[in-house]
Amino acid sequence: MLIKHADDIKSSEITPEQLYLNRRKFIASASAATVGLVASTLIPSSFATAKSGDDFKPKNPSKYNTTEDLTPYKDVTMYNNFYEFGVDKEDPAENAHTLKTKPWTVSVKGHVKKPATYNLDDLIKGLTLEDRIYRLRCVEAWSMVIPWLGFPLRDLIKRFEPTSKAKYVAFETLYSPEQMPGQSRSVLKWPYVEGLRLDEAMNPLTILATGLYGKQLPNQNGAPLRLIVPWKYGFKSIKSIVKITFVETQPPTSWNIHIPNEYGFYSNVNPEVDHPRWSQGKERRIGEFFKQKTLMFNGYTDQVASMYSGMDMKKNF
Ligand SMILES: Nc1nc2c(c(=O)[nH]1)N[C@H]1C(S)=C(S)[C@@H](COP(=O)(O)O)O[C@H]1N2
Ligand SMILES: [Mo]
Repeated sequence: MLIKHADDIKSSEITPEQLYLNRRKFIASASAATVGLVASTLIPSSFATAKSGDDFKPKNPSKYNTTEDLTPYKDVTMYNNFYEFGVDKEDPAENAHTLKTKPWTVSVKGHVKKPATYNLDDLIKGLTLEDRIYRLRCVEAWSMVIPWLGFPLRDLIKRFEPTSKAKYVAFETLYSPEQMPGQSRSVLKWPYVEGLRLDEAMNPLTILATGLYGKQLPNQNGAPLRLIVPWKYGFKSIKSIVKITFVETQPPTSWNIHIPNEYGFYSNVNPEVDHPRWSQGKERRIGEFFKQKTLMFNGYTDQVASMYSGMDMKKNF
């Protein structure tokens, strides 16, 4: 995650794309793909060479949708952090094909009335897939605007019936060095883990994503199930989740284990708290040349700030 900065990408490498395929068709096929989890299909070439995502842009902004320009599909799927497939941004797109996303099981444990190991298809049955256009920001100061397809994490959590002892939710990525060759190297402690406080997990903005741009999630973006917490840095958005545990105390998180003085548990986007090695005041939207000011809570202050009132946000970075 510290390897390459957006600044390293030459502007000439960034091509705007035009998405002209019918949106509803994508959503229909993505839903079918998610429910049935058909083998991942190749991206139609028209999709890969297409221009801006106007077809996916909502007409009206809402708390679940920003109307900012979308980051081209190509950048969203070819500029990734997924250390299980290598530490360079281009590695996951190249290597993640070895991940088998079907069948996929998610085990739910800890302080819940309904712990079980669920088949993903059964687990998400009946949950409404929604399109949500959120910013994703990385601590390295690059950001993207991505039309996600997913469902509120809270809708899933309610089904497990957490008990009063459940104060945090811990997530775990698949551990399988055969499928995830990066796990044979000790760049991070495996499996990758993340956590949220229960109220953060229950915030209506927080989703589990199964797709983007109306299509099934590409492996490099965390198929078949990944977390999106739009007011936090990208590294909160753990990919390829196989385990969800409800715990009483703050769970460990991969980047905090790796470099504790640089990455805390909360990782709220806070332009006033510098990363030890760079400022967090500005960010580069992938595909754009000029940097822009980073917004507190990544622009989602109205929906999330109250969860942190009374907390020292510099200490709890
Ligand atoms: N399992 C796993 N999840 C992960 C990571 C990872 O290396 N492994 N990287 C994180 C980081 S640092 C970022 S910025 C985002 C990147 O998501 P994207 O590739 O979809 O943009 O994924 C996060 N989730
Ligand atoms: Mo990140």
